[in-house]
Amino acid sequence: MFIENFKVESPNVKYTETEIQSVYNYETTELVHENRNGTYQWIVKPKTVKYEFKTDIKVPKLGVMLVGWGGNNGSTLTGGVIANREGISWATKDNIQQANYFGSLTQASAIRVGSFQGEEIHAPFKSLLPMVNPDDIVFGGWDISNMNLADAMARARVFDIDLQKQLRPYMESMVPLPGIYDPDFIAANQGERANNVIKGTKREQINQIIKDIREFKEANKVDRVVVLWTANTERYSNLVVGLNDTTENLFAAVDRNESEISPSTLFGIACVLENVPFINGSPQNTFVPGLIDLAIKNNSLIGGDDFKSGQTKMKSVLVDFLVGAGIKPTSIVSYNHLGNNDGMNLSAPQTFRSKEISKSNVVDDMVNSNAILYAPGEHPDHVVVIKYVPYVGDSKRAMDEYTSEIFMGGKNTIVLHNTCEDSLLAAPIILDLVLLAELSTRIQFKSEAENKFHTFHPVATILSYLTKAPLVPPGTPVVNALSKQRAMLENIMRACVGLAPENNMILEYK
Ligand code: NAI
Ligand code: DG6
Repeated sequence: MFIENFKVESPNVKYTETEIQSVYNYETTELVHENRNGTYQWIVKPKTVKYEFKTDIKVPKLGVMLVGWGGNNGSTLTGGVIANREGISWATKDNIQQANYFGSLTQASAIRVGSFQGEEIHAPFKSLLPMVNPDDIVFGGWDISNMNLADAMARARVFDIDLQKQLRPYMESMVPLPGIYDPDFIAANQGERANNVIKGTKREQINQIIKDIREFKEANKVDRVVVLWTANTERYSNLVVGLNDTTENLFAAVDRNESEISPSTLFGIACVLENVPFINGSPQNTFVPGLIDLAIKNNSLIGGDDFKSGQTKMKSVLVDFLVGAGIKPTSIVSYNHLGNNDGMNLSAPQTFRSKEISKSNVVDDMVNSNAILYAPGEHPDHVVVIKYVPYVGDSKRAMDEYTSEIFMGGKNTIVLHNTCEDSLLAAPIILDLVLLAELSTRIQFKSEAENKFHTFHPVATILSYLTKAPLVPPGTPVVNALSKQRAMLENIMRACVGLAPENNMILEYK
């Protein structure tokens, strides 16, 4: 059975006019390695830590500013949200299609809330905590191309033509603000697009972004803004001591107009200074140590990196399943070809390298979790290939071959072929990222050892499910396995309303 919403009744939960307050017992373990009677032993001690959460229930009017607004993802998300908001349907060669939010964790997935008279009861994921309704988001943003969003949608060739015709009147007047263009960071083949750029020094560019955010907020009367980078993949920035290793050095480097500070880092600095959440949907190392440092000092949310949309999502499910089943993946080969502007930009070696890194590190936690299968330091061969094939446009083809060692020296090869418009996979993920980033800024918590409530760490690991290379606070383990990432997010949200984590034990039926 499916229920639309629910309220938790428990001594551990209180709904006030402004907040949901909950008390939550976090069951965890503590490990010690001790000498007991002359031999070292691992001792695992279960422990319970009491936490209190409070969630502000006032949902703000949200503005979302996309860097790369006129790109395939930007125009697809904007059009998709308008189509949902306006209840648009359109004719395809197969049927009359209604707008929907399929592919969005927050809008189209469900959670189990319990059982009722022997039946499992599920509810929308978004019913867990008060969240912004995507239909109410005001979109804006920047692009180095001045093409309006209606023309950008046509250029992207993602939506059916009947849908494009209906969306055009809403999108024609949407024109991106000038972006920060630095040809050194993206492929040379992007130069033709760059007709809408912020001039001046790096400091002046940061100041312009801050001004843009303030003016957008004011003009649209939004309470809160989230900025998300869905612009071209940049090459990695060199990490240099004295340049970008600390906040002070980064600021000094900005003032010297150092060439090694990328446009995405400049956007990140502007957002952190303005205390606006900033998410990086591309693979490059936007978050250089000096910027992470700044975000921590200013307690301003940053999240990333690189949307986890298709091939990598499958990988973080399949390898988790294989290793979890005691099967040893020994070779993973992932080919992609695509023909959109992202593919064209990635055809340059330095931008491809950024993507190769983020696509390659996604099985490390699973491999490291099983020393029965892998010797220390041993890894599967893992190769990532991306080719630009203009004809296929946004319809990316991803082919994967997983070879594993199975029982008694046997070998097993699994081959996957995935064809899908890349932007239709990415747009709902962008939506989830901004909605969850906004929500997480309304949650405060404290453990029994703390006397003051605080927000989550500004490096938002809570967003990991949605990114290929989750950005984590220094010293925090990276979790790539998709089911664990989802469980983390769902269980934290459950804790905020005093619900136990979903443990799947179903003891009531045993
Ligand atoms: P796109 O090339 O269609 O759009 C990028 C837009 O950014 C372009 O309109 C370009 O003019 C603009 N741009 C470039 N540099 C800029 C700057 N410095 N400031 C402002 N605007 C700038 O690419 P698409 O397909 O929309 O993808 C966007 C990003 O998302 C890429 O980095 C891609 O690798 C990443 N991504 C995409 C996924 C997908 O499934 N579509 C999944 C994971 C990541
Ligand atoms: C070529 O792979 C283009 C990329 O931008 C990808 O489409 C994007 O990173 C999505 O990757 P994945 O592995 O999540 O499908």
